[in-house]
Amino acid sequence: MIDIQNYLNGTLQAARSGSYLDNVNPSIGEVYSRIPRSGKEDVDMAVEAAEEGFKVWSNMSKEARSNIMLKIADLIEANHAKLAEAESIDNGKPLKLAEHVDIPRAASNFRFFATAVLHFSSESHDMDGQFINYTLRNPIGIVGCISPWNLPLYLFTWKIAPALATGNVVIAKPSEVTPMTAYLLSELCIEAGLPKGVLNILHGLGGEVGAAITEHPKIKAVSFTGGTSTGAHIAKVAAPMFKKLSLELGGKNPNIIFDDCDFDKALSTTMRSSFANQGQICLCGSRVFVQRGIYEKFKTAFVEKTKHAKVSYPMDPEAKLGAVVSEDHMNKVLSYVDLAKEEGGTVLCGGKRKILEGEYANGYYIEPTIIEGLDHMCRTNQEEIFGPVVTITPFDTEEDALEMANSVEYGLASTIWTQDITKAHRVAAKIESGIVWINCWLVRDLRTPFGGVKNSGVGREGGLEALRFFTEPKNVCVSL
Ligand code: TXE
Repeated sequence: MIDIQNYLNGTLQAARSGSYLDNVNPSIGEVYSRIPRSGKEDVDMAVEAAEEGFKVWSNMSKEARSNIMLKIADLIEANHAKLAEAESIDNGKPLKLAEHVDIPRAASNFRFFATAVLHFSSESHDMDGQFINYTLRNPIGIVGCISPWNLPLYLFTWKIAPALATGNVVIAKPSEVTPMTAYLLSELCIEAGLPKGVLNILHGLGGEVGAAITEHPKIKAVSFTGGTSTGAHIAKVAAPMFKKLSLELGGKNPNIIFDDCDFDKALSTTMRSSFANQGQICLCGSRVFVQRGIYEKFKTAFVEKTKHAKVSYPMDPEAKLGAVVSEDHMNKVLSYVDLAKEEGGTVLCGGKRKILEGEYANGYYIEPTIIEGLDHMCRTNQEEIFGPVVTITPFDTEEDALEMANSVEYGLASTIWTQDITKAHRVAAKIESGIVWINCWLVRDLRTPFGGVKNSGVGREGGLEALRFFTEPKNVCVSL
């Protein structure tokens, strides 16, 4: 049984409460580690440490900060296998996915922002030779980073890296459901020589230590990724305190497939965009809209491929889907399959818990599921399920597809499949989402603005957006 520790003021330590919470390995349904049950006391101590850390970190040169962050990136890469295995055990995802996506991206996040900040410039504005304005972009100070369980180290570092690169100090909270790689990152930060108090990682419950971070008056900005309802709650607390807020929330993303698509590419990519990470990626295309001319052909091929997508224990090299993250989440996802049937849907494949053999018999596995025959306004097509469950719906015209695609309260990502590039651009312009992929999915350039509209969040992460979120612009006007 591993008891993981908080990372506070440069050392690994228990929570003030001395109590722990169980952490379950979802592939076997058993407790395998414990996390500190941190609370307000720990946050108060972390803020004190961060205040001291800020004096050191914000006065270091960009290059010096960058070099330490590059060392962390190197250490993530040097510990790739250990981190990937830890991530797969903690989250339930296939080891291959953690190896190819989660851990490499965590290193990239540190590397990208460690170098981006060296090229982070600002503006000056000349007033006809009378005055000159210049803009300073200074670090905010102590910032809070709160992240979810679906891509644990990937999303944790996606927030921490730009915050640190711009000279801020961080109080970070990983999800209590997937704490392990954040803990391992703590050890790498110590090894890299990150000054004490600069990054503080506190483990515990969202409503306890998470809430304490959101509420602390000295934490001036909060970057959050998670559920829309939690995001709304955080906003309610932080807004009257005038904190800067970045909210990356849920999605219910449309995947629009026209008759004139590259059929094989659309099919193979739709398998990934539907079921990668067991459908637990906010960017997954959970509503598949297929134009009538190829609907039956696509549906048949999609169902056939899905029936053969192997659900297995995470270390199985053949696994296409692993376990979903927790028993609660498994039950939530399966409840939506029941709801879909009540709403008149037909389950074309999957729809049930998958019971594996032997030691994995108690793991949380769900068969990849495709459901057709639902109205686009029913709850199943309106609410985020966040599991290996998609609906498939035919459409006739471009207008029909857009009307259905835009009918949800979310607006995070979307995918368009057509070889008519004019139509692709026209649909992309009209779709209500922050991210549009045309004839591809999950292609990510870290310089691009990342985030959604409507109930998918507020603000953008990535590239300059992130560097600007974590700095305060100050305009100085000089009389000439
Ligand atoms: O998110 P939560 P969960 C969606 C998905 C999922 C739902 C809930 O639909 O089913 O959100 O998932 C911390 N103050 N997404 O439970 O609860 C919490 O401890 C401060 C989409 O993971 O939002 C965790 O660290 N913090 C999402 C983090 O917030 C609080 C990815 C996320 O937890 C808090 C994951 C509070 N009051 C889930 N309550 C995406 N967009 O990628 C909780 N937390």
